[in-house]
Amino acid sequence: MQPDLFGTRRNEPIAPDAMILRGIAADPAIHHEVLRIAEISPFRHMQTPGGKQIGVEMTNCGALGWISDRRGYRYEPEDPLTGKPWPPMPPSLQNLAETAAAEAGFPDFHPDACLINRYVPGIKMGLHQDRDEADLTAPIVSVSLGLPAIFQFGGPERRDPVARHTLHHGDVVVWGGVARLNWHGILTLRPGSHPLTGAARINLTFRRAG
Ligand code: MD3
Ligand code: FE
Repeated sequence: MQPDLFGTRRNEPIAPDAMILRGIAADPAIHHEVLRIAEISPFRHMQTPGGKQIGVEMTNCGALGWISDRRGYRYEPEDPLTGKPWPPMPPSLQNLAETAAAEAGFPDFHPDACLINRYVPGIKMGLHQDRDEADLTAPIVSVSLGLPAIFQFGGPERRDPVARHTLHHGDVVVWGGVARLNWHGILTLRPGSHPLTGAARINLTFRRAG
């Protein structure tokens, strides 16, 4: 890693083992890859085990994809909508995730799954933990595109206090180590329009699931 002599990198540690890398994924080529993926495996509303519809629309790329249905939450190699494997993870996206993880102190991260969430105004993601992955020592890398959103970040216990951070187009966040099982969520998306995504926010989360 080169030293950051001019302070041009804006790495914001937000908690132990959690860091925001501002604006490093603003290249429209990243959003174009998402559109290509969604042509093969479209965004869709999944069902919760309780039979409700999840408000966020989802798809995946990579060897494994996260799904939810009446039978539970899990990772699967095939898209249940198409009956075919999830689209492969584009090398540009994999490189972005691995470079961001290394920058945040996780040089050995090799994701095999990327969950892609699409929010429109009025949609939120309630506080939850991510614990469906086989290897909880691997970090998660998240990439935000389009409309800004307020991210809520708590601690390892549901009752722990929650901090708020606004995530903008191109921001990447790396979560690992002691932050890996922290509670988190996204507040209701505010109305707006972004030149690349229109009235939507897209979030990619790169994971080691298998
Ligand atoms: C902190 N997505 O897909 S990304 C999810 O913006 C999810 O769509 C949100 O939570 C979104 O599960 C937040 C940030 C994020 C993702 C995973 C984490 C933060 C995390 C796992 C552990 C701790
Ligand atoms: Fe999550």
